[in-house]
Amino acid sequence: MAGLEETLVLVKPDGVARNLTGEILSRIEAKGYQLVDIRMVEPNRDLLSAHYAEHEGKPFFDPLVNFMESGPVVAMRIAGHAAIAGVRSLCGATDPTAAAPGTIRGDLGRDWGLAVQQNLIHASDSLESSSRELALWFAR
Ligand code: D4T
Repeated sequence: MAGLEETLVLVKPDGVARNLTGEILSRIEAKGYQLVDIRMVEPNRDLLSAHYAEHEGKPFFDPLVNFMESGPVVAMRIAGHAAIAGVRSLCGATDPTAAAPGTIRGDLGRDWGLAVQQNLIHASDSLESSSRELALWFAR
């Protein structure tokens, strides 16, 4: 059984621009996870390259970093028992067309025919990535 965990959630530029930050946070809070910290960030390339290091060299890497640089991002520190897997479940599949109805991406996201999936939200996928990503986005 997973213990008390913290996870990084990002409302991506499309979510902020579409005024979905409150809706996304509301779904996370309604599930019972706790908002511990929140900030609006205009991420630079260094931060985004570090965040997405595992995708460097992939065809969607440059479009992804360009998209993430295109507007403000809301970074949240979310806590709760099994919060990492739980928030990932709330997000749904990476591809918003395939994401199940009832999930954030399934209900609110769609394919806009662009080079990168504008899928509203990022959430850490493991304990290792959550501690790495929280240190990056909540560095003082
Ligand atoms: P993030 O990291 O944003 O929470 O998304 P996922 O964990 O669900 O998916 P990911 O790491 O595989 O992808 C990161 C980011 O790249 C975009 N992407 C991904 C894309 O535009 N095209 C693709 O083919 C893939 C795999 C979307 C999310």
